Parts: sequence; structure tokens; C-alpha cells
Amino acid sequence: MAKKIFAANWKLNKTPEEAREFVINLKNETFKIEGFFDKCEVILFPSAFSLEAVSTLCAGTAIGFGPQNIYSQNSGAFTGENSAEVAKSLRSEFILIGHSERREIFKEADADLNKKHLLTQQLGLTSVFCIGENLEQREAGKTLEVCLAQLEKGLQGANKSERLIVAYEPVWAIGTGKVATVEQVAEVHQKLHDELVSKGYASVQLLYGGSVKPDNAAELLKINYVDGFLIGGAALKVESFLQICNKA
Ligand code: G2H
Repeated sequence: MAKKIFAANWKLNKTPEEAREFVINLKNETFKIEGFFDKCEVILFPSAFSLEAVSTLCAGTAIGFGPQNIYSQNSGAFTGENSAEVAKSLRSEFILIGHSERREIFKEADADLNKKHLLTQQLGLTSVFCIGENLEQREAGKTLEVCLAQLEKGLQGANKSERLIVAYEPVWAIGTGKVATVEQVAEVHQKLHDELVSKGYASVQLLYGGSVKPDNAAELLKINYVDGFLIGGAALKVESFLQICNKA
């Protein structure tokens, strides 16, 4: 059976010291679980200041990692931005792109996210590309339309044969404790899968995100085309993160 993916989005949390402590604990605990990395692929998304600490401790392990955001150019006069090339030099393999907090708070548009995705691919890295509808869009019956449009615009011109991870995160379920129902997740994931396959994406995996917790993870993981999770709050502690991973 294919491995399930468990991606931790720490958002603007954890000092480098706290990030180090997490990885050390994670390594110790997963070492005790036989075959853990045969069933689970773990990806950590620390904040930029903690990336190097995570990189150092993950060297030589099966734990993947990367930044929560990059700029659409590798270098130059872009004060305050973070470079994908630098993330790669720190051995990142993944880049989180288009999280709803980036789209909403920082006004990142589909065209910006598309540039970031293309740059990620040029560098040989894998995007975890986030999409999702807000409450107003869901209530207007526009969920699929919104998600498919985000994909269409965000992935324009991409290399379809490279690995791609798409994270579906309904915005109204993020950090609110409200989880989408099994039916809601199943409907969107089925449609995303069909769409991406019909468009010729050879290697795509779909994550669900939005208030994933140890007590709802098992049910969500059983849904067709849910290949894993993007986890925020419950990924801040090794204990709850592993309780979720252990549902694989
Ligand atoms: C959604 C998710 C992680 P949480 O943002 O990307 O966070 O699990 O806290 O809802």
C-alpha cells in the first residue's frame, strides 16, 4: 500500500530550539515504532528561521522538510523575502505554496503562486500546493468551481510528469475546530483526482487539511484519494502528530 503523507505546518510557531526539540523527539519516538517510515512519509514545514535547525537534525533521516513560502525569484533586491534556492541549499525537498493564510492575509494571487510553483519545479523540488474555498463560496455552491480554478491558474505551464502534492483545505475548517464532513471531503477529493488525471498529471497526491486531530484522522484517512494530511495545530506536539500518523 502507498505511504500516507503527514505534513506538519508549524506556521509562525516554534523557535529554532523548539524545532530542534520536536525533531529530536520525533526521531526517538518513530525509532520505537516498527516500520513507521514504510507506512508514513513525514514532511515538516518550519518557519524560515528554524529551517536550518530542522535541516541539520533531519540529515540522513527519512523526514522531509521545506519552507512555508518562497519568493518567485531566487535572488536580488527583494528585501524581506525568502529564496527557494537557499531552501534547496539547506536540503529542502518540498515547498508549501498558496496556503490560505498566504492568499488571504498576504494577498497572494493565483499568478504569484503559479510563478512559485514553476520555480519550485525548475529547482527539482516538490510543491505542496494548497487550494480551498471560503465559507461564502461553499454556501454559494461554488466549492468545486473555486478549487478547480485555483488549480488551473496555479499549475499553468507546469511539468505534469513531476511529483505534485495538492492540499485541499476548506478555509472555514482551518484552525476553527470545524472539520469538513466525510461526504464533503470525498466529493472534492474525487473531483480533484479526476480532474488532475484527465489533465495528464502522472504523479499527484492529495492531502486534506483543516482541524485534523487524532480523533478525526482515522475516518478522514479512509476516504478515497485522501493520501494524507496537512496538519497545523495538532502538529505542534510530537505526541498528537504521531497519534495522527499512527492511523495510517
Ligand atoms: C490548516 C491546517 C494546516 P489546522 O491551515 O495547514 O491548520 O490543522 O490548525 O487547521
